Amino acid sequence: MRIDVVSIFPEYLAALDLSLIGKARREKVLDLNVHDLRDHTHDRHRTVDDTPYGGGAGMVMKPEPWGAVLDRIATESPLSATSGNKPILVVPSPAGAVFNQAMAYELAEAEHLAFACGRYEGIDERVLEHAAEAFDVRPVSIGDYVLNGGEVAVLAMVEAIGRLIPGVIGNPESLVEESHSDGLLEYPVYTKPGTWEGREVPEVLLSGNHGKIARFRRNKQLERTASRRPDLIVQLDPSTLNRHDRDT
Ligand code: 6GU
Repeated sequence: MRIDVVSIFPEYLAALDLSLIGKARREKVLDLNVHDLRDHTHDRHRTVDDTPYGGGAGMVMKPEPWGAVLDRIATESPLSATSGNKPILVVPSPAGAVFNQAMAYELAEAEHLAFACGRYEGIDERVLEHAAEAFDVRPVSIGDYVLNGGEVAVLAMVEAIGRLIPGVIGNPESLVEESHSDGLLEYPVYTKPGTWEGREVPEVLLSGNHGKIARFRRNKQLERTASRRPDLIVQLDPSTLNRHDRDT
């Protein structure tokens, strides 16, 4: 997969050199390029913002540098312009659709993803209209709170997406039993020592009875989800529940 990230703070994205995502880059599983928006300005001050038409607080990102960098990225895209298959441009914004595990799975299927990190009050709207000629444009939020810019959101999204790409995560089986993969939160986990600070590991986990262990874990998932995330219980597909789940 190719990923391009455009930002006025490319140093924010240095964390993408670390851990599994960094390893995937070094192994060429991920072709991740970070672009400094200011490299696409032509004035002495490398200006990327200006005052908003219509008035109001704050500054708006100017269209010209964005047009230049996005045109470059579209031209370099491994997707041919004629295949009808456009690269996806994710525009992080608190006004976007909320990112979730299903969206991570969908975006992990893309051959080419780009992220346009806005700052200030946002990017001139015409940039998104222009970009839609070459990209499938997706305004995306990572939750109902406001960040100062898209960079931290991109770190979260690239990590969530990147770990779903074959060859990025060490053990693909660990993707199967994790929070949200079945619409439920993950069960609690324990390791040695068996007693710590006077607290015992639940006895069933030492029993060797795999049926009982599976039932114990499933019950913990259901209890946790009901108490912490009742909104997820409402969304559950009833066909994913078994006869024993209904007793929990
Ligand atoms: Cl993606 N960007 C910004 N600036 N704020 C956010 C966000 C994104 N998601 C939630 N808040």
